Amino acid sequence: MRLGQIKWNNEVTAAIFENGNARPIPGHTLYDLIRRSEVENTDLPKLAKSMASSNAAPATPLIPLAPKEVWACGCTYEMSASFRDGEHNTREGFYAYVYNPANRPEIFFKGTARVCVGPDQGVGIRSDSVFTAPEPELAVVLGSKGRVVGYTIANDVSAWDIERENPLYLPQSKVYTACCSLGPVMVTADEIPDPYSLEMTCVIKRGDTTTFEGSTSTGKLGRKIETLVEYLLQSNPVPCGSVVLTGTGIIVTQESALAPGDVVTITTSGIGTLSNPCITV
Ligand code: DO4
Ligand code: MG
Repeated sequence: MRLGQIKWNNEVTAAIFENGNARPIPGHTLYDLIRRSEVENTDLPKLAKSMASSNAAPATPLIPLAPKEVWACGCTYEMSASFRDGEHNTREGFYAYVYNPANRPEIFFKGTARVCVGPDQGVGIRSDSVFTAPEPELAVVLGSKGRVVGYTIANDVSAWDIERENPLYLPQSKVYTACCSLGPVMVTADEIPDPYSLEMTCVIKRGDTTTFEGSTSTGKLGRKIETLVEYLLQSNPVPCGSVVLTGTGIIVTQESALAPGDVVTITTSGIGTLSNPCITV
């Protein structure tokens, strides 16, 4: 089932998206619905279906849920690790080590709902960055105790020049206003039995000109999602309604650095398309 949020009666309301329309689930955000399905021990799609209005109408998807916390994994694709090693003046294999052979994955805090935007909202370019790039990633929505409730698309927008200057600057390259986009919907886990076979593309447009095109498959993800979640939760019980970004397999180089007005479009099979204009923040 494709769940998300819409503006309905002036309130952010959970909705089922089907056949180009949305059916609101009155009085609930998507977070409320996930919590309720846990408290009542009910299957989420069943609960959503039983509570949704039968009136289906076209509606613009908002951010699928306001995440309690967003965590992001890094160097989970060989491409991300090798490119970063090539870029940095760090000791050889600094990033490759995390891709393989290290058991412990890279996991960093990306922020809260404060830094997240939804479809068609501006993603941020820091005013002190000249090389900001999108990082298209499969994202996992967690229920309590790390249960995977569903999947969405994320853009882990990153100020690569700040990270490149020194790896200790990673939090500044990664966490700032509008640094994370999520959407357009959350597809419930039952509809994505194999999250390692999704095709992902990323296109950057500047007016009518395409400045970047790239693709990958989640088949190239070098870690199991359960392993990422298991490490995340060690001594760190992240709350229900948190989101985990699983890392990027698409690398945008400096020639295609984002500029205000560029539009980044990420498409993932089985989930949909997440598009955002870029703004200076
Ligand atoms: O190691 C720095 C960040 C890596 C990252 O965000 C990714 O691989 O997606
Ligand atoms: Mg990333």
